[in-house]
Amino acid sequence: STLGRMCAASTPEEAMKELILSHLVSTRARSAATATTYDWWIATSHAVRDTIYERFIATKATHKAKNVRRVYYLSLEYLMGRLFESNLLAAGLYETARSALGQLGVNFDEVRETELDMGLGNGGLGRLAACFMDSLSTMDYPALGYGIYYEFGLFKQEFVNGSQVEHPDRWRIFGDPWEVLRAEYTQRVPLYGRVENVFDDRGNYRPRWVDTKTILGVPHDVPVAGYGTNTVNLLRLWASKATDDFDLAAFNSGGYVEAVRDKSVGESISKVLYPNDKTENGKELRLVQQYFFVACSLRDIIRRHFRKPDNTWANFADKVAVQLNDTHPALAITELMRILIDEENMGRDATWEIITRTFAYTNHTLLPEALEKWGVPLFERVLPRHLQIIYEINARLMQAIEAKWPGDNEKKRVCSLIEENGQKMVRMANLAVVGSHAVNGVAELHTELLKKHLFPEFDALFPGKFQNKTNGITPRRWLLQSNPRLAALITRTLHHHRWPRELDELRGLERMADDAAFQQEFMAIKRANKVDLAAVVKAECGLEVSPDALFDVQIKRLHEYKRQHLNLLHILTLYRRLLQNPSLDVVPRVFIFAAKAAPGYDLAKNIIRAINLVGAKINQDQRLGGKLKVAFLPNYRVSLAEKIIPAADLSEQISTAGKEASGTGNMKLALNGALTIGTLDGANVEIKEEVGDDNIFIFGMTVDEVEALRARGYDPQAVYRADEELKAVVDWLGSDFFSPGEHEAFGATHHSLLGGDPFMVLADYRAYCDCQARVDAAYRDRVRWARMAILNTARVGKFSSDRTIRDYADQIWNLPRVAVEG
Ligand code: DL6
Repeated sequence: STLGRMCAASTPEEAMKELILSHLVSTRARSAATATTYDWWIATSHAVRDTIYERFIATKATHKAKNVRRVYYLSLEYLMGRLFESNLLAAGLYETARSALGQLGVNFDEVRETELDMGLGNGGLGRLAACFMDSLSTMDYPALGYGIYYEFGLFKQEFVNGSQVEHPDRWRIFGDPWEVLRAEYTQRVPLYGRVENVFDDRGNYRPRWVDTKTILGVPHDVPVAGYGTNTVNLLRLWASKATDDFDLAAFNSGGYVEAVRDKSVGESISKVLYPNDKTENGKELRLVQQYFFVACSLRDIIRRHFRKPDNTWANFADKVAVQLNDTHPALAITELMRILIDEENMGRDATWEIITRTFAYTNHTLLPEALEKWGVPLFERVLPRHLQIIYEINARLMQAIEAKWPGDNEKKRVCSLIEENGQKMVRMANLAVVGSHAVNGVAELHTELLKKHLFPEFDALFPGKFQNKTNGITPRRWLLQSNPRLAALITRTLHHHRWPRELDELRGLERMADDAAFQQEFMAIKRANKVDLAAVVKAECGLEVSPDALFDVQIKRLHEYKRQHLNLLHILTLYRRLLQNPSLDVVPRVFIFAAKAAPGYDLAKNIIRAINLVGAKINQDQRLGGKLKVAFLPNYRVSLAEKIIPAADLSEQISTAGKEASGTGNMKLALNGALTIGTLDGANVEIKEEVGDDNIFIFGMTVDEVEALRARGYDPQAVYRADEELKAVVDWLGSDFFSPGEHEAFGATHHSLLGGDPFMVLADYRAYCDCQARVDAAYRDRVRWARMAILNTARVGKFSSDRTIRDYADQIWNLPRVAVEG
C-alpha cells in the first residue's frame, strides 16, 4: 500500500505524517505552518483515502475476474454522517493517524469536528441504507449503492424563540474529499415528450417515446470500506446536468445568457433532498427526481452487466439483484420494462420474468399518508410511455386476480395499480409489490401488520412473497466509534476484538452483570459520557445539567405518531407535582430532545415550540432546585446522535402501537446501555424478547387494544375528564402560562389532543406516567440499574445490521460472499 511503501523509511506514524504533509501540499497548497483545521482534515482524509482506493481497486479486480453476482441497493436517501473517523477505523489507521496528527501538533478531535455531515436523508430509512452499506462491505458482499448527489442535504435547524427555522445545508461547501467524479459514465435521461404509435412491418405495435427533453446524470463515487476486511464497495451518487444541445434556437439568436440560465432547470433535479419524512406531496420535481435516479442507475447496471462479453439478458437476473428502498425507486420496474420491450424488442413474458427475478422491495411504513401516489395527469406528462406500461402491468394483474377470485371486483379495485376514487392516481406500493419477487417489512410486528392490513389480497395472491427482515444498525459506528470508552471496556473484558464484526459475542458480558467492579466501570463510563454530553448541552443550549441526573432521551424525527407530546405531558406532570409539593422526592432528570420537523408540518413544529417554551420555563424556575431540566438540542443529525446515544440512561420509544415500523434508534440506545421505556411497537417487541421483561419498561396499549378502542369509538375528552391530573396538565398546556402575552401558542397541539387525538396520547398517558414511576424506582437502585444496563448491551447482538444483511443475502438476494485478497 501507499502507506506500506512509505513505511520502509520508518514507523507507521512517520509514514502517515509524511503522507499527510504531502497531501497538504498537493491538495491544499499549504505548509504545516499555515494549515487550518480544515486543511488538516482534507489532507488526512486524502491520506486514508489512498489506502481505501487501493482496496477498492483490488475489490473491483476480484469482482470482475469472478463475474460475481451483485446486489444493487436503490435508495433516494443515504444518511452517512461523517466519514473521516469511520474510514480511519475501516482502514485500520485510526491510532496511526491520531498519533501522527498529535506529533504534528494538530488536535485530532478538532479535525474530526470540522467535517460536515453527509446528511442525504431524512431519518430511519436513510440511516438504514448507510448501515447496510457498511455491513455489505464488512461482510464481503459484492454491492453497489445508488443514490442522488444532492447539493443540499436535509436542512439545518435553528430555534428562534423556540420555533424551528430551516436553513439550507451546504454540506459540500468545503469540498468532498471522499468522492471521485466518473464523468465517463455519464448517462442521458429522457423526460416528458409523447408516445408515437408506430406499427412495424409485421403489424406489431412499436411505441416510440419522442420529443423528449434530455438530462445528463453524472456519477460521483464514494467508497464504502468494510471494517477488518479488504472489501470496498461503492456508493454511486448521480448529479444532474443539462445537456449542451439545450435550446439551440435561443443560443443562435444571440440569447446565450438566457440559454445558459435555462440550463439551471436541468441542474435543479439533484439540487435538494425533499425534507418530508413520511409524506409525498405529489410535486413534479420529486417525480422527475425519482425517474432521473432510476433511469441513470438502471442504465449503469446494464452497462456494467454487458461489459463482460459472456453476459447476456439471459443471465441478467443471475448476476443482478436490485433492492428497492421503499417505493421511491419503484419506477425502476417500469423503466426496465420499457428498455426491454421498446429498446431490446423482448417479448412480454420474458420481460416480466427478468423483472420479477431482479427486483425486491422493502416497505418501511404503514402510515397511509406515506404511501406514494402520483396523479395520472402529472405522471402522463412526465412519463407518458411509463404510464402505458403501468396499464399493461395492471392488465396482467387483473387477469391474475380474475383467475384467483372470478368476478370479484372489490379485489380488483383494491389491488389495482390505479386508484379510481376521485382523481386517478398511480399507486407506487402496488407497483412495487407486483414487480418484485420478495417484499419485506422491517420488524416482525410490522411484517405481520403489512400482511394483515396493508396487503392481505396480495399476500393471498402471491403466497410466500412477503417476508420479514428486522432492521439492524452497524456496531462499528454506533459503539466502536461513538462510544470508545465502552468499546475499550468490552474488548478488555472479552479478551478479544471480534465483537464489532460478531456482535453476538457481547453475550459474553452477561456473566459480568452482577460483578460489582464491572458494574462500577460500566456506570463510570456512562457518567463520563454524560459529562461530555453536558458540555454539548451547555454549548448548544446554554444550559447547565448535572451528570448525576437521569438522562431521559427522545431523539428522532418529530411526528405525531412518535408522540413527543406524550413525553411533554409527563414533563408537565412532574413539574406540577413539584410545584405543589417542592419537597417531593423525584429522581432528578434531564429531558433531552432532538428532532427535525418537516418544514410544512405545522403541528410537529408546534410541538417543538411547546417543548422549547415549557422547557425554558422549567429551566429557569428556581423553585425546582434543578430537579428537572429540559434540553432540546438543535439540528439533530448523525454526528449529534453519536454524542447523545452513549450518554443516555433512558430511551423513549413511545409510539402508538402499530405505527412505528421498526425504529433503529431504539437499537442504538439499547446497545449503549440505555434502558427502553416503550410501547409494544416495531422492533421494541423484539428488543424486549432479547433483553428480557425485567430489563425494559413496557407500557400502554397493544396493537390489538388500539384497534379495539378505535373500533369502539375513542373519546379523548372522556379520558381527559376522568383523570384529574391529566386534565390539569392539558389545560395548563392550553393556557398562556408558558407563552406570556401570546394567546393559544400551543393551540394546534392542544386541539389535536382534545379534538380527536389520532394517536391516542391521552389514552396511554396514565400508563406512561405509572411506568415512569417504575423507571424512577429502578434508577434509585444503582446496582439494579447497572445490571439492567449491562444486560441490554450484552443481549442486543441480534440488532447488528450484519445479521440483517446476511438474512437479505440468504433469503432474498441469494448472494454469495466474495473474499478480496489484500
Ligand atoms: O426501516 C427504517 C425505518 C424504520 O426504522 C422506521 O420505523 C420507519 O418509520 C422508517 N420509515 C420511513 C418511511 N419513509 N417513507 N416512506 O422513513 O424506516
